[in-house]
Amino acid sequence: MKQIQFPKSFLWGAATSSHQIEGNMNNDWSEWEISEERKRYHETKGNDLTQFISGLACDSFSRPKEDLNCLKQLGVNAYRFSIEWSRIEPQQGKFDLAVLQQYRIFIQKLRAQGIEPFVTLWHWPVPLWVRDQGGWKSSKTAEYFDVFVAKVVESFGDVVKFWVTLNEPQVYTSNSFFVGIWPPQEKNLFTCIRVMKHLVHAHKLAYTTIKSANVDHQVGIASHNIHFSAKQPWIVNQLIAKISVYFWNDWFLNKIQKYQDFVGLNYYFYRSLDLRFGKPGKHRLTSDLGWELHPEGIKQVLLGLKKFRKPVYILEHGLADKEDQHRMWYIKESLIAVAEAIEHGVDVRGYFHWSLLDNFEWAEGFTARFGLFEVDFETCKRKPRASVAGYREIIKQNGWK
Ligand code: IFM
Repeated sequence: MKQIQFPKSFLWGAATSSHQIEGNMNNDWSEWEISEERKRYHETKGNDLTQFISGLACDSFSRPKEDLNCLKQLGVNAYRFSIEWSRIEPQQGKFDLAVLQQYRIFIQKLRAQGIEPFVTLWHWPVPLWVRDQGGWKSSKTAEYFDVFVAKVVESFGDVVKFWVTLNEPQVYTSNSFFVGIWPPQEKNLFTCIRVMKHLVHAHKLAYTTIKSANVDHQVGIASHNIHFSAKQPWIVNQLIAKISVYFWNDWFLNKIQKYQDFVGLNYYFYRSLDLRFGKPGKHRLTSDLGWELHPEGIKQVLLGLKKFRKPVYILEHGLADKEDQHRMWYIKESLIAVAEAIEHGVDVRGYFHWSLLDNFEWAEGFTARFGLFEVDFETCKRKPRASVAGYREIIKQNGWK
């Protein structure tokens, strides 16, 4: 395999989100998971309900030491995680100082281990009081979010430099308000567009708040960009691919262009397009979720971000692979593609593997195993998969020789 060396100050990390790992949540998602409607849905499918309720998850909120240990074993120099709005502000305007302090201590411990924290401020669930006022359908939510952001920045702005305001706005709005498979399960294109606009506004407010606290703070979003290509090089297919790139990959990033210091990329999908829109392409190797593994696609997606003229951090990249059969292959092949994008002038400054731990994969529940570390959800014990050693070696060598 070709030798690869990444830039000197490259950040190597892993990523998680609060709802997926912390446990004992009290937000719109946790209520939805145990709703009667949801129970009926799983009953008709013959699903084991416990697999679809986040419950204790990885119990990360009570086990910060164990997560720090995993990070240490990997030898990463960065960690992306989210802080939970519903924990910090369980009631409007009432902040839980003990929770803020707990996150602060965790961040200090990361720093003490030489790990740069990347803090995500919103990774999908909202507090119940926000949901009860209309959630992101309400234009007020952006202002409520800004109040929360201001408090967080005041509480640990001195120990955090990198802020990810929103995770994958396009995935959230389409699943929650168009396809209707996530709470609040609506199917209305106009609502979906309205929510997108509110999220743009929320990001801009948050950006301004964070930067006015300290101009050196680095702020961006995590955008879930897909490699769209034309199945056959026909004009109509190329046009479909271009339209998909414009709306799915670029719309949000275009709207916030002047309000971002970096572009955060989450890469998972490849779509080879024709008039049947998104039928499986020719890359047949799939993850446990049936998602096609197309590592070269990350290069094309990165090249597509060049126009924003900003540093790029790959904030998520990974696969559900319980048996750890393809993970190392996928990481390496993808990193080769990342290195090629760097050679072509994309200023990629970091890579975060999704995920540090097996966790609660939203509507798929605990069935999808994305972790570098396997988690036994009975005992919450973490156990390294073989890929931990492989990824650690890449980090150590800043590539491979
Ligand atoms: O688990 C999710 C994460 O929350 C957001 N990005 C995609 C991951 C895998 O589906």
